[in-house]
Amino acid sequence: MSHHKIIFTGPVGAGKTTAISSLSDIDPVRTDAQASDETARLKLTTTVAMDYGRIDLDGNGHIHLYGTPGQARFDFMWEILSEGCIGLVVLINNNRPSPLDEVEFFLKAFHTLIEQTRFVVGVSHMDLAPHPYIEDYHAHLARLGWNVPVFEVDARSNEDMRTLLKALLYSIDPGLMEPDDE
Ligand SMILES: Nc1nc2c(ncn2[C@@H]2O[C@H](COP(=O)(O)OP(=O)(O)OP(=O)(O)O)[C@@H](O)[C@H]2O)c(=O)[nH]1
Ligand SMILES: [Mg+2]
Repeated sequence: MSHHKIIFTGPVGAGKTTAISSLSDIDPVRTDAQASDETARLKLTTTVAMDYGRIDLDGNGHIHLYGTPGQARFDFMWEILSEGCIGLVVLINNNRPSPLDEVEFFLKAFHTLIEQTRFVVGVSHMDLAPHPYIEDYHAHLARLGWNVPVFEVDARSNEDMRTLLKALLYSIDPGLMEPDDE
């Protein structure tokens, strides 16, 4: 049996809590609380500690999914949650003023982790805001020295989130989550 831990991070409203709920085989654990200050203008609740969900690997262990809070005032949780993690998913909301700056901010915040593990970027809300394009993310990240997969995702879609997660797991260990492991 093997156990693997993946972290979902990114700004408020990117869809971390939603993505873990879309992927999880168990009822996810959430720590959403009523949003206050600026976040309340974006949505009613926000994660204050973490999300947790789990994917069962057909009698072969589990993939544990942890979501961080998006708000920087809870950034102490980012380090706590990073412990023992094998890969990072950065979710970015394209319908925000500076999504390219946000991806850069989160990759820099998690630089210790990404130097030791792999990461992928998922861009949500492209149905509402198609620009910047996926190629713009590639170009921006390449300028920063990161050649990394970037996918358009809707965090509400199990299929989109599985595709993103599989890309990450494949880059860590091609045997972890087989393409037909549905
Ligand atoms: N239109 C649209 N809505 C989306 C998409 N992805 C996620 N959502 C919605 O965006 C919202 C995301 O909210 P959360 O999942 O709570 O976001 P979060 O990243 O956990 O935010 P914090 O915990 O506050 O950091 C939810 O209402 C989702 O239904 C997308 O691609 N398009
Ligand atoms: Mg959340």
